[in-house]
Amino acid sequence: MKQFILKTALDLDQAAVSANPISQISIKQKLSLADAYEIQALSIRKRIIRGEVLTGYKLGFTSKAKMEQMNIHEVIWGRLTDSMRIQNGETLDISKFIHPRVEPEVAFRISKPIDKVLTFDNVFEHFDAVAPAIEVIDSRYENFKFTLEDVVADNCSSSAYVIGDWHSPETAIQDLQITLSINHTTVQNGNSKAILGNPLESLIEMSKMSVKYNESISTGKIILAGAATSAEYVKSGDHVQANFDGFGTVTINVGNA
Ligand code: OOG
Ligand code: MG
Repeated sequence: MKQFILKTALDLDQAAVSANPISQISIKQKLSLADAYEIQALSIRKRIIRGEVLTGYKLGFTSKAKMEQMNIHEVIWGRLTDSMRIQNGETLDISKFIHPRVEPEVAFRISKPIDKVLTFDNVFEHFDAVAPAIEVIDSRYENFKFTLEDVVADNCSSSAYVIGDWHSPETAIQDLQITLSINHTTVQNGNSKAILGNPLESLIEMSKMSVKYNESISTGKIILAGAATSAEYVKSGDHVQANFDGFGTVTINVGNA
């Protein structure tokens, strides 16, 4: 293992635990995408050693809105743990975050292990429910600024997620109108088709990543398909709502839990 990899993983973990940002790795250290995924895996291993449980995976930069907001045009993946889970309608404790942002997502619940590249013909065999969701992202880098390698090392800014009511896997999810509102004012309008044309494509993309990175996905895991709109900053006192037309509503309050 390259020398900087373990230290960087520990620095990123510490930044997340203490809610204190660090400067971008890539400014001082040349790193490849493979290095970045290695750093991510080690930082998650640190969480698992502390007792957190892996609950799923998330895709990033699966919509144009997100690619353009962060100026990164490549699909990435990260890991989710039980400590990131917030129940629908509950409070996000802002003191645990650096500069959190929220974004509307679609979630899948895996019902059969994924260890091969899926296609539209067999993807339905691998999940038993879909749900609206909100992801809370919180870059561990100062000013929420990063390169592709920086953000992958930082577990793709994963920090919290909220899942709404689960629906049958046959639910049509490729054309859902979405609004994200903060304090009852709409701040983002979007559609689920912005996610790779259909959020199911994200699941197929995740299957490709799982093969490429040798990370088989077990039953019960959650997959977040990637945001349909740009992300929005939140502050203490905010009421956040993502509404998916005909699919449900997900809310969180921002405060000190
Ligand atoms: C990186 C994570 C991207 C998404 O849904 O596209 C992501 C970031 O924007 O900080 O979660
Ligand atoms: Mg996201």
